[in-house]
Amino acid sequence: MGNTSSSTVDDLQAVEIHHWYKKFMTECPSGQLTLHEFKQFFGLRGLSGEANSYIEQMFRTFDMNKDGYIDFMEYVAALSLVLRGKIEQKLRWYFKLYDVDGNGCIDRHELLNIIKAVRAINGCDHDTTAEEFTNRVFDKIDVNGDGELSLEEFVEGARKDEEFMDVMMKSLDLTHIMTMINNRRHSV
Ligand SMILES: [Ca+2]
Ligand SMILES: [Ca+2]
Ligand SMILES: [Ca+2]
Repeated sequence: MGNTSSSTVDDLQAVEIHHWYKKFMTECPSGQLTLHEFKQFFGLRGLSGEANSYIEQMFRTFDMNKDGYIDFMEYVAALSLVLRGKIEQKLRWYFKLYDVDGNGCIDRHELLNIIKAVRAINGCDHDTTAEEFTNRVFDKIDVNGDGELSLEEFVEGARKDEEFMDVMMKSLDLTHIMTMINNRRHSV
């Protein structure tokens, strides 16, 4: 990683943003995406309760001015984070996403819910249960042992624990969703 050939990245980004702009304006002519449209946009139907609340939380995090809609600028900010964000930026964003009650810390319950939702959305097999995984990660990265993860503990912990980092990166990996969108475009 690092600062390799930034002009190539910028070119790519311009093409990509153009593609996503067209997509956004086609599916959402009003320019304001509601939660309902957001789910439709990403082809998310028949989600479990956990996956559903994860998507809702994701929507709220993307809705930066908290007006209940995602406008094009928020959409681009979200996409560029998903597609190009640096690890540090992503981790900060995850922290906000995971801190469901917004008290500035992630407790064990919040972490467990997210791990469950990520597993439900990605739908692959695991040799540990979500509870086991959460407990292992939590005990390891809650350095001061107060039962809550601060932003620092969270960022440091993810950097030190490869498996946890892997889950995080997957939780924002919308590749399969983008594939679904592209397939849908051909089939409609
Ligand atoms: Ca908004
Ligand atoms: Ca919290
Ligand atoms: Ca702590």
